[in-house]
Amino acid sequence: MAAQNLQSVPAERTAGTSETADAEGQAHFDRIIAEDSRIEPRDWMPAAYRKTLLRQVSQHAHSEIIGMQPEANWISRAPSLKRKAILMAKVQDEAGHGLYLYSAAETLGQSRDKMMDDLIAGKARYSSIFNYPARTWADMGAIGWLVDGAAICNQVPLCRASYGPYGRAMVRVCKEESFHQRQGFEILLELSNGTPEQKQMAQDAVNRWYAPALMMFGPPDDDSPNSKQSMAWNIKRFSNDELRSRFVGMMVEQVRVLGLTLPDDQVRFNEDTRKWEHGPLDWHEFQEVLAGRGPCNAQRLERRRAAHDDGAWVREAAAAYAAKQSAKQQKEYAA
Ligand code: BYC
Repeated sequence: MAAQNLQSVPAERTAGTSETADAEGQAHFDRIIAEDSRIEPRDWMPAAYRKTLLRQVSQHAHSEIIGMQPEANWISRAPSLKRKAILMAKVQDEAGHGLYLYSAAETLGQSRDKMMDDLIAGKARYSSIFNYPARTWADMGAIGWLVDGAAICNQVPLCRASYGPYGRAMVRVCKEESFHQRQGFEILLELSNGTPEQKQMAQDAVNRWYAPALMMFGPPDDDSPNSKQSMAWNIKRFSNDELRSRFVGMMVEQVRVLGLTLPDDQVRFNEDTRKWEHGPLDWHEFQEVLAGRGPCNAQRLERRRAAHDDGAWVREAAAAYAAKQSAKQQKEYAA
């Protein structure tokens, strides 16, 4: 698919082909960004815009795929048939999100095979959050409520991202994330209204996932090298700190309904800035996780590699079937 897309991008639309084409392309690109309109795969785009998008969209795709692991691990231990079916559907949704996003990334000229190779070689990033362990059933609630909640907060503005295939993929992803968050909230609510032990289990899970969920939004604005340019290109619509603050505001209301508390006694609404504030986060821990030294980094990649190897026969069978179908079609056209 990537090869097809690359072939279909007219040479004059690709940055660096000729000076006149680049100047015209840049003017067209600048106009589209200024109008807050959309860049499509065949439009000319600056090489740096393509690179940034590819970085963000491929990382996002990898996050969805790696993000299946902490929850898939609980499917066989879900406490009822209903919970099992719901969790299975959620994990399948995450696989689907990964596929929409890999498809969007392919339109930028990178093959899915290359992205997957980079992931399993440990060269590509994916969200820090998925390097933490899911210890109890209540973690399924905390992941749904906090992690998918943070994802919604981050991704709803991405529905308006300037790159068409990314923004359109986000619309569907966000609809499904809303169901995910709701199911997580409902797991926590039921535990919170259960026995004292169940309530404590829910509180422990919220305590463990709260800070990592806040760090999902990325480093503080002053340490975020990519934000400024990504915002100028209308890829990111809000800064990391702005979204983190909004997320805290959402959680403050919802945690009351859950009958639980946030493990942060510094949460407050600042009347002057009109923003929610939170206590300090351990950015050293965040950098350790990004460097591959989080609690589950090695395990997540190992599992991904094993799944890739185990799935080799499926890819081979699908390719053989596609070749057979295509040969059959060509024979029919020729007849
Ligand atoms: N984890 O300049 P910054 C899900 C990196 S999946 C790891 O602020 P940017 C779900 C960043 O890449 C949710 N790395 O970067 C799935 C950069 O490094 P590089 C995944 C992070 O791009 C299954 C460096 O730090 N969501 O919800 O402007 C089950 C400096 O950062 C992280 C997305 O991918 C992190 N948390 O902003 C359940 C959303 N944060 O690349 C749920 C799309 C930062 O220069 N992505 N880094 O080497 C984005 O919105 C942005 O890329 C970010 C970072 C806000 C994440």
